[in-house]
Amino acid sequence: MCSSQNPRGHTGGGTHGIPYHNYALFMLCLETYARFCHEYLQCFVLVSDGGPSPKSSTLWVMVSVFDENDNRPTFHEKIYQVRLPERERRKKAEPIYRVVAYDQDDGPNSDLSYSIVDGNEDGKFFIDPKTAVVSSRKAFAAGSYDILTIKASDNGRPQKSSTARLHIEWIQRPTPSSVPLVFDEPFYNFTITENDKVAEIVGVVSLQKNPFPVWFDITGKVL
Ligand SMILES: [Ca+2]
Ligand SMILES: [Ca+2]
Repeated sequence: MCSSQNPRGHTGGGTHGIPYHNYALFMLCLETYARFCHEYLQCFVLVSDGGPSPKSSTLWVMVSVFDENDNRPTFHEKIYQVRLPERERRKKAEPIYRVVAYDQDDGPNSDLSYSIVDGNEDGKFFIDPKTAVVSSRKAFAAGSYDILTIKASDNGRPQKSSTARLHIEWIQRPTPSSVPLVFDEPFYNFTITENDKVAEIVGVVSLQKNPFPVWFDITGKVL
């Protein structure tokens, strides 16, 4: 049975013996269930004529609840500041950094695409519209600085968007270490849950004591 509150503030539930107002039952159920983000709702409707030997009939009604685009994409930070080693010109564009946003809506309302809307006047950078990976094949000298504004837009109607700044400081590549680099553990095993938020720490890998600055890179693929 559907249970809801009618426009006069009375709590309704079960059978509503109100001739000509059956449409109100569906409206109220929809309003109540949509608040709880159900994708579907089912109503059991009873109609009777109220006579001395009342006749009645019942009906199941299923209503789909469509998601409203009421959330804009959200970046974990408004400003991302990274320091990366200087690099030479590459033959093809190679990844630099990635900032991702999340959207709490469903379907197209959370289907995000990314673009660079400021800081790329000379066309040095590219961004993958789906993965948000920023890449370039240009050379970047130590001491130079780039500030990009990255926009994430959903695919809802009306469309919602937000922006974040990516500050990149290009620094001198350190001289190679004269001592062997050894991780503290030969193997790391991290566990996450499906409810973990974007940008939460998954785990930490560390090197045995080393006096020189080092760079970490992920070289494998996600299985
Ligand atoms: Ca929504
Ligand atoms: Ca959205």
